[in-house]
Amino acid sequence: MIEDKWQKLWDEAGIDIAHEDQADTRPTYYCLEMFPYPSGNLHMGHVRNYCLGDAVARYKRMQGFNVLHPIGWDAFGLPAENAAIKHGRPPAEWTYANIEQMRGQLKRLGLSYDWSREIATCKPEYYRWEQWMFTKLMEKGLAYRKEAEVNWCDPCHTVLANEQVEDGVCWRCDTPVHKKNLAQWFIKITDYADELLNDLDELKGWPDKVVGMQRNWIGKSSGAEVSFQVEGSDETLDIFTTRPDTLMGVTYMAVAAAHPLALRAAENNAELAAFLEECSTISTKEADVATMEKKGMALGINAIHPITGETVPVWVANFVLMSYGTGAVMSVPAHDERDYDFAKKYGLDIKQVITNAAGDIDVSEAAFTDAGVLINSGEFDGLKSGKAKKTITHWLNTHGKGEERTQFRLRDWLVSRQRYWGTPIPVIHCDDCGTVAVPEQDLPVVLPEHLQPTGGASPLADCEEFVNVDCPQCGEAAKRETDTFDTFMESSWYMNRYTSANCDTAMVNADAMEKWSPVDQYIGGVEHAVLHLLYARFYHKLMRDMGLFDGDKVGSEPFKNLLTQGMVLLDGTKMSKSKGNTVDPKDIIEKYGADTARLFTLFAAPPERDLEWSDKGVEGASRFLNRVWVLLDKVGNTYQGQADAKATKTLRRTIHTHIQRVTHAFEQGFAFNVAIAAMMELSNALNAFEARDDEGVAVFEEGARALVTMLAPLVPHFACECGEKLGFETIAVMAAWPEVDESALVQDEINLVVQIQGKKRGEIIVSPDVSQDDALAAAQADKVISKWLEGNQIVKVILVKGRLLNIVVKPA
Ligand code: ANZ
Ligand code: ZN
Repeated sequence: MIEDKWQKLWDEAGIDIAHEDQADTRPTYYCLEMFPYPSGNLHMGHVRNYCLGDAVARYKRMQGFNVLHPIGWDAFGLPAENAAIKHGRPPAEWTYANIEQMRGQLKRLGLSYDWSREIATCKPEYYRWEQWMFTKLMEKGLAYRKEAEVNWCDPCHTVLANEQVEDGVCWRCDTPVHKKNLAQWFIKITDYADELLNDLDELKGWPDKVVGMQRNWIGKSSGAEVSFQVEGSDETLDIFTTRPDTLMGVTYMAVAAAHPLALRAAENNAELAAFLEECSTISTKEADVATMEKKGMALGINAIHPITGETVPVWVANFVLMSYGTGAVMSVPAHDERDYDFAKKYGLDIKQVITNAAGDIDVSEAAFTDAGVLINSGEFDGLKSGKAKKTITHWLNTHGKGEERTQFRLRDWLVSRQRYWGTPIPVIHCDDCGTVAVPEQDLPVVLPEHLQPTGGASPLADCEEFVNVDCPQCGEAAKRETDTFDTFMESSWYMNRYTSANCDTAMVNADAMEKWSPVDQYIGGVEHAVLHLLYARFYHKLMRDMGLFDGDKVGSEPFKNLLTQGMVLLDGTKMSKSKGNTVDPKDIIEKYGADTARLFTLFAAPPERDLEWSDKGVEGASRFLNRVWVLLDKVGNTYQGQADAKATKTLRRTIHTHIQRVTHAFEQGFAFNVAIAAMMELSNALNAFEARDDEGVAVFEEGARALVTMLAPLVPHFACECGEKLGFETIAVMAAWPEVDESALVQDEINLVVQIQGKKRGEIIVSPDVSQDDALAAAQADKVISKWLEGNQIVKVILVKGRLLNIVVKPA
C-alpha cells in the first residue's frame, strides 16, 4: 500500500506540524476547514471540503509558508442524544466512538493535519474556557437572563431556535410548536450590531453573496419612532416606521398578538382571546410571515393621529412581530403591500398620500410602494419622500410625538438549551443570592458523561450530584443551572483555540493569536453563511474586548478569505442519507485509492460550484494517474532519429507556460479544476515528445519533475511515489513549488496576420520584434499574399506588434 508507506513517512518527517519556534522565519499561513460533527461516517461533502483545504495547505507549504492546518470535532449536539435514546447508550460513548472512526477515515485520505492540535468541544479542557468567558460576559452585563417568548416543543422538551421550526412544527418530531414564556440566557450581540455591519466592508476575500446575507440578517433600518395617543387614555401606542413620509396616509394601526394592548383588550373578549391564542401557536419566522395568510381582529380601541388628531382603529394582526421594533405598526395600505392586503380583506380605508412625478399613480388595484411626491398631506404636500421623511420626523420631534430611530433586525443571541449533551451553563441559583456565576477557581463545571437521556426532560435535572451545590456567595444549599449552551457557542471560537490548542492557562495565548490569526483561508458549506459565521465574527470581537489578544495586531475579523464550496450531487440532487442517494467515500477509497478520490473531487467542478458525482469521472481520474505513471518510464530515454532543437525548445516553452497556468489557477481562488486540466495538457505534450539528444532528455525530465511536483498538493501519495521513481532529493510533498523560467516563455517566431484593405489575406512567420519593413518584405515574399499586392500601389503600412500587419493599397 503506497498510502500507508507515505503517510508513515510524512508523520516521521513531521511535515504537517505548524511551527511555533521563533527561529522559523517563514511567513505563516492559516488554512481551516469547518470542523465536522462526529456523526460516525465521513460523507462526500466532508471529503470535498477536506480535500480542498488539504490542497490549499499543501500548496502553501510548498510555496515556503509555515502552515497551520488543524482539525477537531464539533462534538456536542442533539444527534448524539437522539442516537443515545435509540441505542440506549450515553451520548458520550457514541460521540467518542464516532470520533475514533472518523479520525481513521480522515487519515486514510492522507490529509495533512497538525494532529497535535486536535480538539473535541465536548471535553472539559475545551469548554472550560467557554464557561470562563460566559462568567466574564455576565460581569460586563453582556450575558443576561430574561423571560422571553420562545418556541417550545413538548415531546422534545426544549426550546427551539427559529431556524428549527419548519412550517410551525418541530424539525425533529413534527409536533406543532407553541410559544412559551421562559427565562432564558442571552448574549448581547446587538451591542455589536454596528461593528458587525461596518466590518463587512473589510471582508474583501468573502463571496459577495455571503456578505449580503449577513448584512440582511443584521438588517439595519433607519426611520422614526412615532407615538399615537390611545383614545380615552393617557397611554401611547408607539410604532417604528421606515416611511414617516407616509404618516398622513395612516388609516389603522396593527399590533402583535402578544402586544400588551391586545392582551388587555382580550381580558373581557373571549373571541379575541381565542384569536390571540391561535396566533401564539404559529411560528414567527419572518420568511413565513411574508407568505402566510393575513388575519386579524379589531381590538375595539382607537388611536389618535399625532398630526391630524383624527381617530384610527387599532387591530391585532398576525403579520406583526412582537420581536421587531415596538411590536406595533402604523398601517398605510395605499403604500405597503401587507397593509393593502389586510385593508382589502377587512374593508378598511385606503388613503393615497404618495404619487409619482407625473402624478398618475392609482392605488385602486395595488399599493404604490416606491418613494415619490406627497399629496393629501396638508402642509407637507409637494415634498419629495426623502425630504418629507426628515420634515415630518422633525415636526414630530418638536411636538414631542416622535424621533429619528435606527432599528436592527438582529436579536440578542439566545444561548440556553434545555438539553443534556452540551456545555453546562456555569451558573448557580440561590434562593437568597439569586443567579450567581460559578467563580473562576471552581471552573470547569464538568458535565457528567454517564447519563442516559430518555427523550423527555434533560437527565441533568435529575442528577443530584450535579444539581446540588453550595452557593458560592452565602454557602447555603443552592442548585446548578441545568440548561446547556447552544452548540453554536463552541464553534464560535474554535478557530482561535487552534492557535494555542494545548494552552491550559488561558482561552488562547496572545502571542499565538498574533502569529496565526486571522485564518487566511476558511472553507466550508454555504449553509453556514449566516449563523455560524456571524457568531464567530462576534465572538472574535468579544475575545478582543476581553483583552485576550491585541486587536490592533490581530485584527477584528477571524476569517480573511472565505471559500464556500458547492454541494455534492448525485443525479442532480444533493447526496443525502435521508434521500438514499449517497456514494460512500469508503467504497471509492477502497476501490481506487485515496488519490483518485481526491483528484476526482478537485477536478469535477470549480470549488464553489455543485459537483455532480460520476463513476466515469472517477475512472477518468484513475486513468490519468496511470498515464502519468507510465509517462515517467520515458525519462532518460533517447529515441532514434535526427535531433530537433526547435521541438525541444517548444516543449520547454510548453512546460513553463503550464507551470505559469497551474500556479495562476492556484492563486486565483484555488481553481483546482483549471489547474488539473492544465496538468493533463502538459502530460499530453510530454507524451507526444521523443528526446533524440541530451538536451531533449534533460528538458523531458524537467517537465516530468514539474508535473509530479505540481500534482503533489492534490494527489500526495501518488506524487511521492513518482518522486521516488524520478530520484527526487526530497519527498515530493516537501519539494519547492516549480518556478517559471521567463526566458523559456520567449517565442522565437510568431504568426503575424496580414490584412489588405482590412481583409485577412494570409499569415507570415516572423520574429516577435520584427520591424515594419522586414514584415512587409516577408509579406511581399509570401506566395499567396503577394498575389493580392501585384500591380497595386502600397499607400500605407501599419504593424500591430505581435498581432497583425495592415497594408492599404491603391488599385492601379
Ligand atoms: C409604515 C409604512 C408605510 C411602512 C409604508 C412601510 C411602508 P424594515 O425595513 O424591515 O425595517 N414594521 C415595523 N415593525 C414591525 C413589526 N414588529 N412587525 C411587522 N412589521 C413591522 O421595515 C420596517 C417597516 O415594517 C415599518 O415601516 C413598518 O411598516 C413595518 F408605505 O410603517 B412601515
Ligand atoms: Zn446564596
